[in-house]
Amino acid sequence: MDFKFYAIIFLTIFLLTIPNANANNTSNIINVEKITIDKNSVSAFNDKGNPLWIKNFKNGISASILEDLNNDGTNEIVVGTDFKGDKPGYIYLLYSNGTVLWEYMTGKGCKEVYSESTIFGVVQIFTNDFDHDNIKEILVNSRNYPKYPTTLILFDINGTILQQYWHAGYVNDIEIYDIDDDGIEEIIGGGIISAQNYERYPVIFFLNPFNMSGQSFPYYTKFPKCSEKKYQILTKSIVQPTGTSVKDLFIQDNYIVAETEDNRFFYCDSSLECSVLQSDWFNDKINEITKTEILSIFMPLFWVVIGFSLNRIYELIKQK
Ligand SMILES: [Ca+2]
Ligand SMILES: [Ca+2]
Ligand SMILES: [Ca+2]
Repeated sequence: MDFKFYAIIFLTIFLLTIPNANANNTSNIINVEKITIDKNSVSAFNDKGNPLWIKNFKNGISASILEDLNNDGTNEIVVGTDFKGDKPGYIYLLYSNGTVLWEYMTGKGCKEVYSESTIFGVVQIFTNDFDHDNIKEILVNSRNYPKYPTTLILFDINGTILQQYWHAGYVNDIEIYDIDDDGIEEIIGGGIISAQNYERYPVIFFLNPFNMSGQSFPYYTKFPKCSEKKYQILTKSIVQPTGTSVKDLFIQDNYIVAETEDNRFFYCDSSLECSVLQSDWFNDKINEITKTEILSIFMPLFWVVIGFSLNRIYELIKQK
């Protein structure tokens, strides 16, 4: 009798504690569903919009993403800082509970490639599962201040650098897309070549995410070269003779469309064969330049004719 009584009491307590334990576990998992950025700070919120934590990076935040990178049901946060302040061009990975898993200074190593300063600022952050193992990698686009180089760094989720590309000019936009349909997503970049003693051209390039380490065309220094999958120099601008860059990239019907700062649109196929569509603005500018050029040729001639005619009239008056 006593045994049965105690067994029932024990069983009741056991059954009551199981759901409680589960409930406690669930409530302990912190998942950030939304972040807001205010200059130097990231504020994190749960699915109900309640604030979870605020982290101050003491540097301007220039790029951020909130995503479940490792497919474990909770979001990670990746934050990049601008070129000012004590920790310029840093990249941070945070867990949903607000702890920083790792950080890295993106400009580190620039002196060995281009002998330029290590002051960089993060411009863009992308994520993609390049090796299709269900865990996303992180691609960071970061640029030097005030000089030309850009670095594209591919990190794994633990902060290990998988690949690092150094580009001799700013990269303004990136698309990740399997353009040649071989199962590997290419890193498609658009920007400008603008290193010293070299004319400034808009460029588009494809990188193989598994083999992109090294310096870019035109390989200025002795640092190891990257063999870009494709590297296409686009035609120079008549409208902006000091140099124009690709400012925006997008994919349309398996074509890469690159918009340049001088408002031209390059439509490029998977071999980076490009045709150009000039905007009305660009054509108007060309017309203006042509008119100015015509005037600059004919105006001196016009004044010579006027001068000659006046001289002739003066002689005729004198003869009379
Ligand atoms: Ca996660
Ligand atoms: Ca992966
Ligand atoms: Ca591909």
